[in-house]
Amino acid sequence: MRIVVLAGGIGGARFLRGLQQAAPDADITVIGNTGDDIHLFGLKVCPDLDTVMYTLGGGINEEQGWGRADETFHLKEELAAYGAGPSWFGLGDRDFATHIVRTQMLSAGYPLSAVTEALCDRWKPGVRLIPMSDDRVETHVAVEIDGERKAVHFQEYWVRLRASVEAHAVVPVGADQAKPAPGVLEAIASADVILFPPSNPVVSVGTILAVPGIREAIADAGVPVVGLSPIVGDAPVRGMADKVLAAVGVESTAAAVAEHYGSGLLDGWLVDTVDAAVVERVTEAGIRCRAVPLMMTDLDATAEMAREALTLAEEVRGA
Ligand code: FO1
Repeated sequence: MRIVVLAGGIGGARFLRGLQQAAPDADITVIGNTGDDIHLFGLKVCPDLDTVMYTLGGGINEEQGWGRADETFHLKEELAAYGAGPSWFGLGDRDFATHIVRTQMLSAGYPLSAVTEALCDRWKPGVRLIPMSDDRVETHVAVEIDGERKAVHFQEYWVRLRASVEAHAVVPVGADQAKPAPGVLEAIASADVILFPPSNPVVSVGTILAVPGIREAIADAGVPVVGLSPIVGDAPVRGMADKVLAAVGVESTAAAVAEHYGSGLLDGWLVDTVDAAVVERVTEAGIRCRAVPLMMTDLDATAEMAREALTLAEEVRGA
């Protein structure tokens, strides 16, 4: 079975680990969000691609869900000693190697998709990881600080500001000129099922869908598209998805996120058992819906969620 997953950061990566256990023989292609990418110290950092690569490759810092395990920060300390900023983004020594190799290859003219494939040769994540685009897309957030309105890079909003200020708009800068990376549209066209994991529906899945051609390819794929709600009990399971949902005028509920994606895109939607009351509302929106446990408390729980999503997809296919 060929499965395509649109993945963002931590939630998407953890879900993928469960999916691999639930469908060990499946051929999984991950279309990774690159809107979180940031250029620091002359290096290109790809947080969502790295989180998937490290999580599935066994190098992730498990508690954080980002960065490397067994990390040290000597380089970060030395940079700070020179007053070379920014200091608010925690790049570890091991992680720096990934960004150096990536930047070297990009400087040599390799596209991000080829670079990602080369990095995955080391990590062997067990999925094909393709960036949504080889073109530069960076998510910026319009905020108001001390009465002054300005746009900040997503990472500054997320990490330095801890999403503590109101987000007035979330803009994937460059998305409208970006092209899907080689292999993205082909993977969608040959998929048997397409999954939206519990990633951030605005800055992760939403950014991937903002690359012209991707949303249309999924809508026209003619195979079941099933999503899992990142919102449980009107709050994001992790992160601050509710802040960016508000910025795009979507209430922070499992039903509103399904409606935000729309029945033109989504065929099925899993909500957590605490949100069982919204199954009817989602169904009325033309999206088949089921309430199942959605907390990724451990690998078995996550694998069960993945099995539920694949089962719902088969129900959709047979409908
Ligand atoms: N998140 C934080 O909250 N604090 C950090 O210092 C931080 C550093 C960092 C370094 C590399 C990397 O790949 C991710 C990092 N993240 C950090 C997480 C990152 O902001 C998020 O993983 C994604 O951008 C959101 O999906």
